[in-house]
This record gives sequence, structure tokens and C-alpha cells, in this order.
Amino acid sequence: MGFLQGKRALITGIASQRSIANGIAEAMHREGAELAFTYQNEKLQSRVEDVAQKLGGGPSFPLDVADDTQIAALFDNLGRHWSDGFDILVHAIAFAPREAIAGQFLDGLTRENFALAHDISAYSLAALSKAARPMMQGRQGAVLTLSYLGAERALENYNVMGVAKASLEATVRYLALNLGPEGTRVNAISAGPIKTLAAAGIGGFRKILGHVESNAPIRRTVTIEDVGNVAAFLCSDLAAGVTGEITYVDGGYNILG
Ligand code: 0WD
Repeated sequence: MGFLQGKRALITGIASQRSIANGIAEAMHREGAELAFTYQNEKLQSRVEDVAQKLGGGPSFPLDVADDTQIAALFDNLGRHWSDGFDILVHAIAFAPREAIAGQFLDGLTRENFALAHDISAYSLAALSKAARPMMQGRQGAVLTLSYLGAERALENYNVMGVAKASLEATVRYLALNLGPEGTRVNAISAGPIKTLAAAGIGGFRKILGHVESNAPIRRTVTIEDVGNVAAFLCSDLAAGVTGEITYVDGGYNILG
């Protein structure tokens, strides 16, 4: 029996087979969780539905986190599907305009870029957790999001996304404090670089992959399977004592001096 048997998980952030959220969904399915999915727009709908089909045939709902009415509609729909609640919320969503994540921090900086990166990449975690709260309360459930080392170190090109990830990590801690008493844990995985659609937008990304491959203690980059396995563990009762944490799944790269 899988260690997520009997758990229900909502997976956001699948944009392709390579998405980290896809690795998480596969691991959670393997461990026995029942899944539901969201897709950002009609272009991604059939891709997400294909993934859903392979992983137990759960439903897929539209969700653009920039739109409050879509957030509300998602949980209305989900409430009809899982009328007595659900256990796991996976937030694997981030966005910053391309010019803001290439070159120097100040060159791509505008009020709009800064606000948009924080809205989509950090506020959305709090907004989804708030909207999910009535359905997750009292079930020993878990919220999980994805961060990156640029939250705590000034990394070339990552720029405003690093600032938004710092906000995301602080949001994890405040949510953990708020939701812990009602049985919901909140954690983040800080993943090493993985070639996905979102990552392709970051300036110099190929160089970063090569650098990590040669220097990380495990001498390779991590995979979406590596991240998926840790995500499944963190959202399971095996991790009942863990909340408010940022767990590195980066082959040890962050420990290097
Ligand atoms: O190296 C990497 N790939 C790392 C990614 C290292 C460490 C962390 N992460 C994080 C990302 O910052 C993100 O938070 O992991 C999370 C998932 O990212 P991913 O799997 O690397 O990227 P991708 O497959 O592109 O999925 C992210 C998706 C979007 O994809 P695109 O490429 O279309 O932007 O987030 C979704 C979208 O589907 N997304 C949204 N969903 C709902 N509403 C929105 C939105 N407004 N914007 C983006």
C-alpha cells in the first residue's frame, strides 16, 4: 500500500510532461493518492488532461491565479467533486516577464514587473491556501510549494524572481503558523535547476545546469522524479512533524561555499 493511500491531492502548475508538477503528480499517484488538476489556459488544457488520464483519470479545472473569480470557481468545482474535502495542495506556479529574469536586476525592473512576479509567484500561494482552507481543515493535510536558491542568494539573472521567491518562503512560514493549529502543514521544496518551460525563460540557464552538474555533491542535476518523491513524502503522514520548512532537493548544491 502506498504511503498516500486515501489522500486527495490538487495539483497546479502542469505546463508540460517536463513540469516539476508532473513529477510530483506521478509520485503521488504511485503512492496511492487520488488526484485533481488545474490548467492555466485552454492551450494547456489537453496536455493536462492527458497527464490526468495517465494518473488515475481525475478531473482538470481551469485556473489562472491572477483572476480571483477563477480561484473561487476552482474551489466551487472541487467542492462538487470532493464534497467532504481534500488533503494536499501542490502549488507549482511562478511567472516573471522575460526581460525581468535576464541581465541585470535594475535593467528589467519596473513597478509592473515587480508586482506581477510577486502576484503570480508568491501571493497566489496564500490566496490558494485561503480559498482551500474550508475544504482542508481538520484533515491532517499539507500544502507544498516550489522555491529556488535565488530566494536567499543573489544569483545572476534570477533578479525579481529571487525577490518573489523570498516572499514565497516567508509566506510558507506564516501560513504554517496560521494553519498548523487546524491540522494543515505548509512546506516548500527548494529545487535545483531542471530544464522546464519556466526555466527556459531564465537568462543563462544552460550554463547554470552545467555548473551544477559539475559541482553539486551528487555530480548531477536533479530530476522531476527526485523532486516528486520528496514532495510525496512531505505531503504524507510520514512527515507529520514537519511544517514551515524549506527542504532542498538540489543534490547538495546549496551547501557549497
Ligand atoms: O529549475 C527549475 N525548473 C525550478 C523551478 C527550480 C526551482 C523551482 N522551480 C519552481 C518554479 O519557479 C515554479 O514555482 O517550480 C515551479 C514549477 O516550475 P516548472 O515546473 O519549472 O515550470 P513549468 O513546467 O513551466 O510550470 C510552471 C507553470 C507555468 O508554465 P509556463 O511555462 O506556461 O509559465 O506555472 C503555471 C504555468 O502553467 N503558471 C500559472 N498557473 C496559473 N495561473 C500562471 C498563472 N497565472 N502563470 C504560470
